[in-house]
Amino acid sequence: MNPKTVLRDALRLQDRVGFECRPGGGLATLGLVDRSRRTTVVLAAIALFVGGLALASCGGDDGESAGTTETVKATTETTTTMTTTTEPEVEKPTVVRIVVVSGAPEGGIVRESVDKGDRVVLAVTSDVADEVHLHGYDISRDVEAGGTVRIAFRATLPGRFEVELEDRGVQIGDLTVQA
Ligand SMILES: [Cu+2]
Repeated sequence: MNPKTVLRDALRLQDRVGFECRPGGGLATLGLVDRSRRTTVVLAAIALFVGGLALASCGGDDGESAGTTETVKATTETTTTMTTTTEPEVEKPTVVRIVVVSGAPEGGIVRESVDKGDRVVLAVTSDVADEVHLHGYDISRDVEAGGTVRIAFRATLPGRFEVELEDRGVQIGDLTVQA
């Protein structure tokens, strides 16, 4: 028995069998091919070896292939569910609301006290057109009749400040910024 012949026969055998990926199909097919051979035992041994490799790489339900599938599945799961909600610290302003009715602050002069460094929003709703003036910070905004004007600022300057309807010369607010 020539080793070259054995190898050639084994390769031929591989071609004819084709090593289809049918579970359990490989060995039965090899048996049929070997009938005409005298070197049955040797060929069968080689064929079993080669066939085993082919079957192992054919994605059957052997342990190795199943393990690969599970790894892929696990990777997919970890990449899909990573959502975190991090809300930034929002500094809420102190809102000072003043409603002007017939040119005068409803309920009297609105008094508010904040700490130095606080954010403040002065919101003035008026039924008359005028100019809202925050003294000290010296911020002025026109307001239309029936409109609302907002003055947003940071209370960096400590003291006590008048909020005035400038055209009328009427005080509507009294803001204290504590140092
Ligand atoms: Cu003024």
